[in-house]
Amino acid sequence: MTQPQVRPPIGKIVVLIPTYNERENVSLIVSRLRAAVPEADVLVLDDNSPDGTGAIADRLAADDGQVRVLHRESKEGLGAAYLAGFAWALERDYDVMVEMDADGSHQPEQLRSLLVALADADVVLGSRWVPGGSVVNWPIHRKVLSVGGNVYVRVLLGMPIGDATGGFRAYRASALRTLDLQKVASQGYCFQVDLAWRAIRAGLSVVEVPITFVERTIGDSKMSQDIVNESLRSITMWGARYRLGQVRSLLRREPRWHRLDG
Ligand SMILES: Nc1nc2c(ncn2[C@@H]2O[C@H](COP(=O)(O)OP(=O)(O)O)[C@@H](O)[C@H]2O)c(=O)[nH]1
Ligand SMILES: [Mg+2]
Repeated sequence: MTQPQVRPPIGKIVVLIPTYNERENVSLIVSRLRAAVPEADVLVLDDNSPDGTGAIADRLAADDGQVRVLHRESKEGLGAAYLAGFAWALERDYDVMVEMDADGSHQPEQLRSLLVALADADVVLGSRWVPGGSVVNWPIHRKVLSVGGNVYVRVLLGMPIGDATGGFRAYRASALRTLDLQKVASQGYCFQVDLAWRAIRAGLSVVEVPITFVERTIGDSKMSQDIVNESLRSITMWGARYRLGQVRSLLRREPRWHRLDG
């Protein structure tokens, strides 16, 4: 029997919050987070939002030493923003990196349950599609897209994950270091599938914790047809490669009927 791995205490935490035009959300989410998990530092990842989100985040940082801002030149997608945030945090020896949206969909008050689960895992996914998980106020087309996307991921990649597309997560730094992040090219929301897939193939312990995802009440979603297309293209390509690899390894084995004949 394999012994359960003993993991060190979770250590220094930073919560990465990507923002693009979240002027009305950024202060509220940062203050909710600081109240819910005071020991965690915060890094806002702003892609030069035209609505001035970056300047508001700078003021939050000036008032609170645990809040920082990474200003990026232009909008390059969620994936690129998180990769920059991971690199920033790895350089500064954080032990845990959390991903969390700025719009209130991911509730800071639920972060503690992700961190508790991380005591026995390498990666914790906040999950809408496991028992106890849910979404509030999502239009039917978003539910269909999310459930359908996750079924597609499970069928093509064979990943035993209920919600591989969600973006409320906690990673141990030690896990991120094994994931070959410089090879990640995903820009939009398939970035989340990409990382979960890499973690599972790397043999890391990936655990799901139920969350309640609450649709934003302020500001606009940045979800677009381009983001859906990128996900569809990438997941289909990864799945085709993976399934082809499975067929190849089956074919390389001596066929059973051969032995039965002999
Ligand atoms: N830095 C950065 N943040 C982004 C970008 N696209 C989306 N976000 C942020 O990612 C989070 C999730 O995006 P959102 O539009 O709410 O997507 P939805 O919840 O799927 O509708 C929010 O905090 C956005 O501000 C981007 O290109 N760059
Ligand atoms: Mg949102």
